[in-house]
Amino acid sequence: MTNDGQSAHRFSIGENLRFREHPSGLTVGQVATEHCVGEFFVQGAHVTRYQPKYESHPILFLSEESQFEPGKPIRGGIPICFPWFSAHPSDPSLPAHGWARISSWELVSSQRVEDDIQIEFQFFHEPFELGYIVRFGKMFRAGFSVTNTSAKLQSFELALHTYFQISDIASVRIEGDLRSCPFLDQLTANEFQPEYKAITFEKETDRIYEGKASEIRLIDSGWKRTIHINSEGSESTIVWNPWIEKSKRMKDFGDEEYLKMCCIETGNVRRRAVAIAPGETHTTSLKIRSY
Ligand code: TA6
Repeated sequence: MTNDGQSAHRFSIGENLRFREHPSGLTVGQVATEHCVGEFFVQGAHVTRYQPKYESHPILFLSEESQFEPGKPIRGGIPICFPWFSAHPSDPSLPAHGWARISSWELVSSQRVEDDIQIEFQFFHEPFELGYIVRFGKMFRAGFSVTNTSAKLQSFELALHTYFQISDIASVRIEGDLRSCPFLDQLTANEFQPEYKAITFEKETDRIYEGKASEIRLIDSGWKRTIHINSEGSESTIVWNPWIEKSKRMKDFGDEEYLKMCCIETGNVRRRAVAIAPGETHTTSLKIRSY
């Protein structure tokens, strides 16, 4: 188990998984298989890159302005939001989206699984034991598990806060199970019934959809591709684009980058927060593919 660059090397797998030290001092894992390339930071168990060989554009968005500093969040890829989502409910001094994405996780194992590369991380922070398994291949898979290590009921929020790279915000729409989910508009605190139509972006959008949405499609007419997002163990989906004014306020995000990304986040937040008994484990799994 490791959480530093030196001992990470022992998890290397030839040319398929190599580790290097980022200029910031953070440890980066680089994946290259016959089917895809990928990248992750050990800090936050943060996947920052995934691109199948058959795709001419990355699947995940990573801001060109992102900071890479110990203890700071990376802007893009798949940040792990845990054990709370967005601002802490009572202590504004605590980091937005919780401590998981800015903590130094431990590498537990790396292995070939068929033609894929699978990496397992863990992180202990009372009263939780976290496990995160990611698998890079023709598709990307992630499994996030939370175990209650205390003697009483514990509750938490979580979100795999996935940033998708797109051709242009005007060229994408979201189809699938979200059509029939009610949602909370985080910008106005208004709640809406299901709209039964595709989701498109014409302004700042920040919505928490409530209910199982196990099949979502991000359709990009500009790049003529559809990204399929399948999940289990998730009863919240957050759809976000900061648009221009919020983009300008984010120092780790380019003013125009809102044109090239949208977030479709898989988790359990607000009324769908999770409560687990002592010794109980909850798992959320995610599959991303573009074929
Ligand atoms: O997922 C939507 C959201 O909660 C937005 O409100 C915005 O704050 C975004 O997450 C990014 O949060 P971050 O703390 O990473 O800047």
